[in-house]
Amino acid sequence: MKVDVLLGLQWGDEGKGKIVDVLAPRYQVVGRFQGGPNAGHTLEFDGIKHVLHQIPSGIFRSDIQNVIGNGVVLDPIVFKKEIDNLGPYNLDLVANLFISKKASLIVPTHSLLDAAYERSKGEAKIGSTLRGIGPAYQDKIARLGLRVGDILSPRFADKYKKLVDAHKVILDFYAFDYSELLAPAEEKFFAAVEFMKQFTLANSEYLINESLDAGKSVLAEGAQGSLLDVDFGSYPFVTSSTTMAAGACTGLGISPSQIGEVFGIFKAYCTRVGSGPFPTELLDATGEEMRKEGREFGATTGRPRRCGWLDLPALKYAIMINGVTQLIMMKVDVLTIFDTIKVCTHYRLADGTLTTQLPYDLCDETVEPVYKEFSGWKTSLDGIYDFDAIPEQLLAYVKFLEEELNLPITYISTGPDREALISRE
Ligand code: 2SA
Ligand code: MG
Repeated sequence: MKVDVLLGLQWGDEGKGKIVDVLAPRYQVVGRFQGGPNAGHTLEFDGIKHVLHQIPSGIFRSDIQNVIGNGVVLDPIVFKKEIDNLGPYNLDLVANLFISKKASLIVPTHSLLDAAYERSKGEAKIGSTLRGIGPAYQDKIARLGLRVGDILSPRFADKYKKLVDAHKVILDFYAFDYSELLAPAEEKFFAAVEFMKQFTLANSEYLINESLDAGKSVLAEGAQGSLLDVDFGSYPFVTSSTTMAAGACTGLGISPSQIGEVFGIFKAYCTRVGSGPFPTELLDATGEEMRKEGREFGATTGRPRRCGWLDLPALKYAIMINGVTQLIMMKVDVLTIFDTIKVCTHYRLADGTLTTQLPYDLCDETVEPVYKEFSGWKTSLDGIYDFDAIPEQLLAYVKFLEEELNLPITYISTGPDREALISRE
């Protein structure tokens, strides 16, 4: 069997949680391969809205094994809170959730370091969620970090102290006062670490490969988006992990030859939360309407998301680096309010030339988006589940995108609920 990968093609918040939940019945295993509590995957069903941060979105299906992979940075405090919030659903979490022993641990000083680094950057701040993601990956790469498996070691407290003592030196260097913040967070941290021990801390690369050998199908669930990838995103305004398809290999312990379908999720427009270049951003009333209609506020931090028209050069780039095989278009219903819908097909560079490629550094190079306009459909998509029944203006929009992107759009989402979906399979 193969591992299918599902990931966001923009700056995150494309609606990955909903699609994992919809596709999950086809899979026996769902794994997260990167990121951590900076993610917010929203699922809606039976009138319930639930946001997951670190736990894979297959958790609501009782016949799915959910794996937090080695590529994830896990915050025990957030993990405990997430588990507590799942209490009312009566799920058998201990049986269905597996945490890689090789996943990295986020300790309380990681979030403080995040805040200290951001403060030192002033105007140039990344707009981090301040969940300690960057500093935790920094320690992993520097070979200083703690991993989930370490919590079982009798020397865990010593290892923890050694790491935190080093963090304190950095915090002092940045004149960041942690005196009041650290002690209560540490108390919660150690309680959460004890709590984690009731779950299966696994050599998850064996679990996943043995599942594949046994004929089980696996879905790798990406977090954030391709344009936030540490290598290919708009550096330095990126997250600190490999958000692209290749990250599923390193973050779960599978080989590239095991990758099957790559589902690329994109919104029918663009949003970005945090700083950094955003060529099609709308700073006007249209952008405001989009944010309101799309309820575009961060699922983790509640921050308003920046909004703009669909950006094809950026989308084509994301499709290329991920080897996307199927597209899934989200939040099409949000565009119903507009008379005219725009799509950026090219960038005009400072010297006047047109390009469909992303420049090396969108911060230094100002690009002007060139738009193609479409008539809006202005009629509700509620209750439409059949592709043949979509308004002709939406059909023209879909056909144009499929031709430009050279891929089929296999699902079109028309609302937050599990059911609000047009399937073309
Ligand atoms: P970080 O927290 O250090 O990884 O932030 C670095 C950049 O990555 C962006 N980032 C995100 N962008 C969109 N959605 C994310 N998850 C939450 C959500 C965000 C929220 O689902 O809504 O609630 O604010 C996410 N996580 C990280 C971040 O904005 C920085 O630009
Ligand atoms: Mg999100």
